[in-house]
Amino acid sequence: TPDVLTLGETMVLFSPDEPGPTKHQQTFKKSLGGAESNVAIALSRLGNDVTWHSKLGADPHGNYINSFVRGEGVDTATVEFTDDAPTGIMFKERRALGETSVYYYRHGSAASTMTPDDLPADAIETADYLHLTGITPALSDSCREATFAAVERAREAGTTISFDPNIRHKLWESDEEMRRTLLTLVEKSDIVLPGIEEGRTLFDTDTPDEIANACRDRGAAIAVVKLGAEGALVDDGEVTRVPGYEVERVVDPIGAGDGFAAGFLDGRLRGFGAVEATKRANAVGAFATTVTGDVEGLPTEHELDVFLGEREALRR
Ligand code: KDG
Repeated sequence: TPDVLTLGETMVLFSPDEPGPTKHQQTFKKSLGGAESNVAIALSRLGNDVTWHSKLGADPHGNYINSFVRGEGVDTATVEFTDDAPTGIMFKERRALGETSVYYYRHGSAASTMTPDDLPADAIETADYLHLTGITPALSDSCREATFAAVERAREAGTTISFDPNIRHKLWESDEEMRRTLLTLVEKSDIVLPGIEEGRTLFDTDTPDEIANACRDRGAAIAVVKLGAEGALVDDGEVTRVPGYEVERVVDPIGAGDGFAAGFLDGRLRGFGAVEATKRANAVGAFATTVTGDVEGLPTEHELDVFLGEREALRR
């Protein structure tokens, strides 16, 4: 019985060695990217028992992803491999003056063929938390059905559902469908973790407290609105602003939200209240921004304790 079960697509991620337009890139670093496996890896490094479920191509990329995630101590026993579709791929593009963009090669990927029948029913029912993101329901009709089937099973079993909307405009056919789907998931979740811009998109409202309030109106017990470098606002009936940590050199903010989710769930699993858990979430999110990949910067339990001043570093 895992502490946390999460499911979704993970792709091989190619990040250029230098900033600049993709067209002119020659060399890329290979790693992996997938919001839910990022969360799983972060939670595992922090000492939790995590299961990640997905479908991968029976190809070298699928093999690499499975080995990597399992190598991080995440349970991947239910992950399926298919010969009928390839593992997805993505490229990051970092422009020195602008924000990071991504290019996906994932349409028709192995993960997009996931169906409700592929779900690890036992793990969903016995886990403490089911963590989902708004990426999975955008991948295909069968993935949307699988997401909702997972939610229903979790609700029936009393598994706490945490949900990160993770809006990826490139994956949705229309904004209207995106909003409808994500808002339904907000309604069915216990913990909702939107970024400020995502909250604005979903709720047509502006301030963090209005966004948190909108999540709670729709049934979430806890809403945490992520404010980037400024930290987060948490609302569990009581509204608190929790300041973020200063990062000297932000290399790439992608993956910070996943670290944040992991830090929050880790805090809750340790029995922390919503504010303490949000502090932890801010810290793990900050770690994630220090590297170009999504997962390399995520802290171990020891590193996080040192960072938070709860343990002394022994450096040499
Ligand atoms: O949160 C980071 C993810 O966006 C990245 O790893 C890739 O899962 C990904 C996606 O679908 O964009």
